[in-house]
Amino acid sequence: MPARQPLNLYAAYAANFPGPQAVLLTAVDGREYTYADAEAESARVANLLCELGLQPGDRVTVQVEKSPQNLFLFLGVLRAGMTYHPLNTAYTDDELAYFLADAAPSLVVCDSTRYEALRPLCASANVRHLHTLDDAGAGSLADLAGRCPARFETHASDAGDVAALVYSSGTTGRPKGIMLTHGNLESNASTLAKLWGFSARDCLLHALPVFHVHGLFVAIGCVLMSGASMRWLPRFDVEAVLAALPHSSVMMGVPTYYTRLLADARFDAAACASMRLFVSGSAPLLADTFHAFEARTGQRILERYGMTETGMNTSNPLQGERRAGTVGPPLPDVAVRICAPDGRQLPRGEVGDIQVRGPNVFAGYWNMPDKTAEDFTADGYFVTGDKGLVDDQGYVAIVGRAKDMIISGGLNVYPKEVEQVIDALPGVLESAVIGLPDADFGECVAAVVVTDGSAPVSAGTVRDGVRETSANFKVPKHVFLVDELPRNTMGKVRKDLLRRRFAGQAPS
Ligand code: MCA
Repeated sequence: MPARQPLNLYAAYAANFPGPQAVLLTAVDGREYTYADAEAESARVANLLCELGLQPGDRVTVQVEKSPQNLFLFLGVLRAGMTYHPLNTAYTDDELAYFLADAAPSLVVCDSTRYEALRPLCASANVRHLHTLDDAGAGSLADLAGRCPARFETHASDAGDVAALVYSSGTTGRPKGIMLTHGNLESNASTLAKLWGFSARDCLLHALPVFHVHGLFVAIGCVLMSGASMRWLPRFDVEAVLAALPHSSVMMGVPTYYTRLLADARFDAAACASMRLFVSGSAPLLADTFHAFEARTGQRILERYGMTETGMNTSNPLQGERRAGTVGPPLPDVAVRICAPDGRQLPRGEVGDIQVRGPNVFAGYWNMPDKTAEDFTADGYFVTGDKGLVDDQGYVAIVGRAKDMIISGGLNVYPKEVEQVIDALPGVLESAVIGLPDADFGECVAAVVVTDGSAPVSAGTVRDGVRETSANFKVPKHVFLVDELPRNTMGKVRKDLLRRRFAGQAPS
């Protein structure tokens, strides 16, 4: 048992807050929220959670649109010592039913438009409280919190307590809850804020969603650990980014953000004059994008590598050479090694399984001790499932993924999850879901489908069938109907052949 170490992520952030009147966030309507507002509003939320009878460690599930009040809700949950469980707003009721049954939250917060749909789901999952928060910051949660005191003594959490539960799917198609502790999130945010030179003078252009590690812990973490401020956009939008750039100094995004910006002629060196840093992650940044970005703006995008289970692991340097096609050396407090399938550590330059160890690495999967044990080595390294190498300069390059996961616009899609939905559709015998190159999303979801003749099947019926039960980003952009799937002698579908055959094809 590791020794207890008092640490609450909010308290770690707050130790770096500048004066109370310093601006933390400027919303898209120009409204400013100070650090004092964040302190007061998060205190109101924390008081409300306690009033509702929630206990430290209880899960608070949040599926709401991005708003400043969403940020205060996150901070309030941390302060009260509860576990924040954010969900993509694209998740459907079917997906939600699974998350609620698995996470067993005491409180669910949703948009008011979703209240009626969520009521029965919450009832069957025995969720005690359901409240609303809409994109303008109104709703029953805001009403109740507004009546609570604006002071709260932040709970004395332990570094090993679970601050957030973030789900990620897997090879089985069954999403796993990833337990991120106060210690994980604090160490990664403070390391990154230092490494990337954040200070109170910075203003981060925040266009990412706040239900993933990138937007929630990396972007917000760097700001709160350095007393910086944010330009807060409700979602990524080229027009809004162009308007916010002159007021900002740092931006974080997935590669799709940068390719969409490059597609607009107004995005040039002058538009980026106040910017000191662009960070990219969550999906591979093509060397072409890196070079086109530099040619247009004079800035070299800093690419880094992370995952939900670990936060960030490696980063190209702030000072020093940022190399296209690499994700840079390991962070100072993170160990990265490359191993052969038999576990033997490989020398520099050789491709193998990427394994990581450090204070950033999660505490395990929620209620899945066997799966946790499977993904860690005996000496405590997490087996990421990514393949890569460390070059002679110590830079890590990712060359592939072991688990044939698709990354579309920075969102992970596990083929199995989509295949299970397609296979259950009328007229479908079987399917194989693959990632194909896509100019906008980097990679997109495509389905190769074999029919059994019992019902008519078309690209439209397949897409509609997936859309009914699954988040929109999982809906195949392309559907190919074939007579049979290619298999190897073991009967396993040869997805490599399918990818080769269908790359570059975009039928209806
Ligand atoms: C939306 N659509 C997508 C995606 N997003 N399809 C595939 N992949 C996507 N990522 C669907 C929409 O539902 C719509 O479908 C159609 O594609 C076009 O929508 P559009 O309006 O263009 O999309 P958008 O609203 O502009 O969103 C695209 C986006 C967004 C801006 C790239 O997906 C995004 O912000 N992605 C970032 C995700 C992120 O934060 N990842 C970090 C994960 P239809 O018309 O059929 O309805 S954290 C992580 O990965 C680790 C830890 C790390 O290292 O950071």
